[in-house]
Amino acid sequence: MAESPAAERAAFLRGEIERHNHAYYVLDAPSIPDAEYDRLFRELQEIEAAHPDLQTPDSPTQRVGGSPLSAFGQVVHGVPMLSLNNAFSAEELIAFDRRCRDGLGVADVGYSCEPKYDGLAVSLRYEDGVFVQGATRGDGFSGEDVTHNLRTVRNIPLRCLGKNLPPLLEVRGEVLMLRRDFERLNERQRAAGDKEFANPRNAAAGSLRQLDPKITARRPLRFFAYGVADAGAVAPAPTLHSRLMEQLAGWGFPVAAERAVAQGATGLLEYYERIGAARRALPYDIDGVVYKVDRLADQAKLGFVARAPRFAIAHKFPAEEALTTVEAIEVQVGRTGAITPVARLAPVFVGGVTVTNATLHNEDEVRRKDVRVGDTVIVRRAGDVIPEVAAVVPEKRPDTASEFIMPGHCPVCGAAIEKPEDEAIARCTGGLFCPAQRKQALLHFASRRAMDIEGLGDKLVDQLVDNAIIKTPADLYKLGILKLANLERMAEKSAANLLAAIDKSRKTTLARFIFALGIRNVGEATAKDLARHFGGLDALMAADVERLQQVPDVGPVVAASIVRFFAEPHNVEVVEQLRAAGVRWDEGAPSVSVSSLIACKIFVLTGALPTLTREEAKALIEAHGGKVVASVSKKTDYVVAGAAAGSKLTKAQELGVSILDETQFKELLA
Ligand code: 5U1
Repeated sequence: MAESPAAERAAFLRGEIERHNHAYYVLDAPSIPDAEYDRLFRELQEIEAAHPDLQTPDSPTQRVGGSPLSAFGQVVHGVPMLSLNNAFSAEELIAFDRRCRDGLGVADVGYSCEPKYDGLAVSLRYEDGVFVQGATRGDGFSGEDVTHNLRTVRNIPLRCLGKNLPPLLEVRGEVLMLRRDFERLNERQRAAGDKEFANPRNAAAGSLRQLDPKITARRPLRFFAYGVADAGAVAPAPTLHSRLMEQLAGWGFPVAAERAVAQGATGLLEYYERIGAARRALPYDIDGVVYKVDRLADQAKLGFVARAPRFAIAHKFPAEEALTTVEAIEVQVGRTGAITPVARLAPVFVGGVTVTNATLHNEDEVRRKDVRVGDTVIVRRAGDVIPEVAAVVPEKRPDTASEFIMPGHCPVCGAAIEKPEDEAIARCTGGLFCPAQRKQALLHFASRRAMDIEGLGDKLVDQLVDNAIIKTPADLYKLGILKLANLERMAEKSAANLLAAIDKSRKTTLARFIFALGIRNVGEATAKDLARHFGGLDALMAADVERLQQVPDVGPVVAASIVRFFAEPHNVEVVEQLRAAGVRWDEGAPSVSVSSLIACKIFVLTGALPTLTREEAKALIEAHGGKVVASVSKKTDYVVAGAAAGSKLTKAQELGVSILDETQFKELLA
């Protein structure tokens, strides 16, 4: 029987919307503007409202969440959801590879590798390509029926793409929250006065286990597939796990972009190192990597032991979160006088190091997280970032726990601590008379991206300031071997090396010098912009707020900071002393070749360019006096877009920003 025009239109719209959804959420390459997507969506909603019989479970309109449940049902997994054995060291990994080789009687094994998502395992069931049921892992044999909630997860296909679909397909994978979505969700929670989540995993778990799917629908969950329950059900049956993953991607499932095939233990260890190094740049948290024997027939041969497969293993990264107790909350004074409360902790091993201090950022943060002395807390250490207190474990709070009180005076110099009403940060008002600020200012001046004085570490700066040998950065250039060699733990050779490094720093660039001055709100990028714009220090020192705001990205706050800095006679005196000590840079002619079409222009890079890497394109722009920023706004001059360009391209189109492909970009450079 011929379908009604409404039914035909609804089917067409469902297909279109899901195609655009896949492009946006799975491929990260939007295929239509948001407004057009919304129009299609509204049209489908209207048809379904007028013809309720046309509403199908795989309709994208179902992603907004249906009626609340009173409890979750139970789902028995047709194929149990196993757990993985873990390897925590290279030795354990090498032993795993040996067991696989011995079990298969071969000299070398190929493995499929991928990140180990820090999310929640789920199983998705598809009948004739349509999503019909989703369940949590539970105890591995049965889990909770969270179908309604999983339907709201935007990158889970409600209907598989492509042809050749098995009548029954059970896809396994994890639900998680991207780090940037987690930050935004917590911002929203904060603004609404709701409790924040401790980490993306907790946020994902809390969101998936909501009885009201409308709440889940508002939470930015994502799914990543890592396998199917029974690969034999897929026809033609793939012979390799890596091919099965490609097949899943073809059907519209999100799979890890970082997956790879590696040979033997050496290949696995290389993969572990590579993903470990890239870990912070990934959009989601991972706690290790997973290796699986790639040949599915070999997987079957190796089989299982207890509840874990012999053919797979999780190679874990050192833990990045751990529990410990807060022994005290003290304050630290930063370079600009910022007072940071710091939790002194019972020593705990996190992410490969022993942590005894964790930042609490500011007073508001201490109150928001309600951290008290005596509390048991979750400490997080992410890569090289300073460890922080992620959350308190309220059940473990002792009756004796005491609240933090912000001191009224600087613990180092005794000057008053002030906190402007509209700022989150309290500051010591002692300025450079405060030894703590002086030490931090010196360390900043000498740091690698500023004057790059190798060997001037915090222990040495402590001694130089505490013994009144140095008051300002200019005093560094007056140091002699005798003064240095008399300091504790300072051998003559190290003293000579330090003096050589100080001498070498005399020849610098204007951008480094401006950055080294430590002007509040002037970071490395702003210092480069200022140097490029003014060409010389005197012009910068003489500039007023209006003139400063002509520099790209310099707003009223930054401009006021700069004017305030050079209005302070002490700062001008230090600058003059530094110049008199022989600190110099090339002035006038900018140190880069400046193309008038690119100089001072703001660029955004998106997608993969055919020949240039992102780093190369950025370097070319900067070498021509332009600037690369991360997001598109009205201030953006050009967006350089390559293959699979994402939402930045759409935004540029909406704002009417000039869009260049690589050829046009090269023409502009030329
Ligand atoms: N990435 C990934 N995580 N994970 C978890 N793959 C993977 N595979 C698993 C599990 C439990 O199990 C299969 C080996 C069956």
